[in-house]
Amino acid sequence: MKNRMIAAGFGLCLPMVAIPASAQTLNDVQGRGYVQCGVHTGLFGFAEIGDDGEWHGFDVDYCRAIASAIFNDADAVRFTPLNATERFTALQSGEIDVLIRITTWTMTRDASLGLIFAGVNYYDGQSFLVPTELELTDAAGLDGGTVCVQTGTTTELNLADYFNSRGLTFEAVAFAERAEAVSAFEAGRCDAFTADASNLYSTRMTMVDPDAYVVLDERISKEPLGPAVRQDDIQWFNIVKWVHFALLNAEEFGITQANVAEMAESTNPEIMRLLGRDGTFGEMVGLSNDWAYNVIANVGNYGEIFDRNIGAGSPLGIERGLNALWTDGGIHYAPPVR
Ligand SMILES: N[C@@H](CCC(=O)N[C@@H](CS)C(=O)NCC(=O)O)C(=O)O
Repeated sequence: MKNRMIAAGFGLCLPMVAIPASAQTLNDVQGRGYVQCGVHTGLFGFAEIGDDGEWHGFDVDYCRAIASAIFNDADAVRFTPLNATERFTALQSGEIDVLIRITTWTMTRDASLGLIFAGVNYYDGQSFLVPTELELTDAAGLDGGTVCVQTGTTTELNLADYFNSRGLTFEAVAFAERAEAVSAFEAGRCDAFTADASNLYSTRMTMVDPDAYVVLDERISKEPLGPAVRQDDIQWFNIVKWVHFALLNAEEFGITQANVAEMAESTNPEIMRLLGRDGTFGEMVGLSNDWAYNVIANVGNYGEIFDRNIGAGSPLGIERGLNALWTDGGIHYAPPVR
């Protein structure tokens, strides 16, 4: 990869920095007319084709938000459904521009796959789906039992860590596809199915008798899920990262899909900068200055995306919890547009 040295900090007591040559993802996307977004093959609430033949979901709306920032068109996006194993290759090879597929940000993935995470859109943790009749209160109660799990995920590694570090025994029944793992569990082949809790809520909803199963309250890992891009294009990285921050800032300032036009008349300097009424923040990342206005007008703010797909306004009814804003007792905190 070509590097160009720029004296970014010269005279400011900062070292010279090497900035990788831009891979021009934005140019490619603009030339082609749509964003190619890698998503889950089908996970209720997160990414799924609905009865209307369109993709819907929390991750899907993030893809639509990026398309809105670039094209002011939430439909200027095409979706590539990917399983857990093929997702990173699709990003590395350039088949997709961005991966938004309930993917956990880990050090290995950041440091060895040629990709970089642009933020956390959902703070998750691993748990267990178990038959209600087992009356389990924690995962340690599964000592000596069998657990269905999918390969190629952080899930498989956390499962082993949890039992081994506690001197507990278990048998993992591993499957390449999630559907196989779920069917095996539903058929009684395992005492539990383990995955990210978000995934388990969604899985439970699609089982023949959801009430016969419960998601344990215990979380055995941190699973910060977020969008990933190739690491050789800082401009594109900034676009994906700042679309996410715009969604969070919009919620913090009370800007919604319904009131964004009215809010654009606000004299609050933070709102003026976010909505492109002051400064040239969009231009700094290669977009128009109303980039965030268009995102909010087309898909709403972070809270709206959460609520309609997986939160209170959806059948999943997942609580905001850690995913509330920092001003509301959660840990979502976006840097300022300044
Ligand atoms: N967040 C974890 C797990 C993500 C994941 O892929 N989970 C499995 C859970 S069973 C899944 O959804 N698989 C469905 C598929 O591969 O189509 C990760 O990034 O490794």
